[in-house]
Amino acid sequence: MNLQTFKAPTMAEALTQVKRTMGPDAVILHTRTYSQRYWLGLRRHEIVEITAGRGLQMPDRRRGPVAQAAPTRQPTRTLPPAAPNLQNYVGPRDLSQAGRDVLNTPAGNTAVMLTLREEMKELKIAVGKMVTEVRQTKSPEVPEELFSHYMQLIGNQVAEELAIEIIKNVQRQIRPEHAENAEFVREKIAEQLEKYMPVAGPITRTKAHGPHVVALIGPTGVGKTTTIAKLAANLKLREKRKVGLITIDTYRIAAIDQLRKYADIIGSPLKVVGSPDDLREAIISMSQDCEFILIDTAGRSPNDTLKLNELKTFLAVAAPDEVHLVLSTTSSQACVELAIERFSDVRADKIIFTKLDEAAHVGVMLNVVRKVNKSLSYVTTGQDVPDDIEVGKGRRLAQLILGNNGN
Ligand SMILES: Nc1nc2c(ncn2[C@@H]2O[C@H](COP(=O)(O)OP(=O)(O)OP(=O)(O)O)[C@@H](O)[C@H]2O)c(=O)[nH]1
Ligand SMILES: [Mg+2]
Repeated sequence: MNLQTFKAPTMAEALTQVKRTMGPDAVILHTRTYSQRYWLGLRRHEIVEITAGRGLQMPDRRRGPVAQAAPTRQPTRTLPPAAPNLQNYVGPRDLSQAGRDVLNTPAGNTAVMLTLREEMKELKIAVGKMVTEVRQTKSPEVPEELFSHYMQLIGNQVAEELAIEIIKNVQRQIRPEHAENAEFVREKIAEQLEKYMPVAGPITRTKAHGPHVVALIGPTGVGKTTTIAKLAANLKLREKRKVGLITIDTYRIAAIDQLRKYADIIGSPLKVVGSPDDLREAIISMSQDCEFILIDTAGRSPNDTLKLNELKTFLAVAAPDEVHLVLSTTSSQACVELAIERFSDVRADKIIFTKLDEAAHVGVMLNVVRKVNKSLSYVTTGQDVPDDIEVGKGRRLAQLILGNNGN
């Protein structure tokens, strides 16, 4: 077996060299593209490299296995069955057509894919470098030695001003020689993130008499009903508390059925109310037997002012001890901000963030909680009732933003 490596500025030229030197039976084993610096390292150009072999025992699809045709020759290693040979390659006169013929074979496609993958990788690195350079120009106040940490915060959608503030706080706290210690810096950033995330703690009944009433409000589909079910199941089954459920969702039968199913499984009473008066009565009737009453509401589109006003009337009647605004971490910062603005007229004391399991960028949680000046009560992390819910913790947020090392 004879292996050789060929280098040229293009794939077609490299293939021509292979054909010329090794003949039409050459088999391409590997290709890669890389750039080479020249001119004192100031310029660079692309090099396509092909490793090809001759005298390899390749199964011929038209004639059957090579072993049959040449029984005396033993293959020295197993080769990919689809590696192209250059039998159909017509020569340098029709370079582009020849290149196309070779590339039309399955292994030719693989070679192209490999080359593309390399190029994509380089492109990603180049774009990443450009983004960092632009950021560095835009944020000259971020110290260079902490810039990668700043980029990590930004990459997780922590607002720029906040990320700068956090990094500057960290810079003040550490000695310059510690800036090189990534773990140490990370821990300091985690402490900052924790500090910047106000948390409310779990729902707790403080009064001796009467039920602790909690209402969940928020945009459509964020996970209010599922979260109510999780909260109710944990209070009832884990903490052995008496829990009543009320839904003000009168628009959709399916939504009522959804909560009824959960109420049946948990073993809690459910009341469906259609008017503020019904709601008042439902609360009064549950007051005797329930330590907690959880109120589910229909999702309101932030653009539906009429329904938002209606919700306000219901909440005024219910006079809940806590109102939690439920927001999804899968929504963009702009969507979350719109929801907050529209719901700002409705009473909301705490924030619940849902769908953390699907969130791409968790920094939005930090921005929102700080912007509305409310504390985080719970986060939900999946569709499973009752397990996928956690009491909000700053350390957990830090862990999510910084990766596992934020522990
Ligand atoms: N991945 C994931 N899905 C969730 C989570 N919480 C809820 N969901 C899903 O989100 C979808 C909507 O949940 P619901 O609880 O019906 O949402 P809602 O806010 O009550 O919806 P409306 O009543 O229509 O406003 C369902 O498919 C839930 O299973 C979560 O933490 N993670
Ligand atoms: Mg619902």
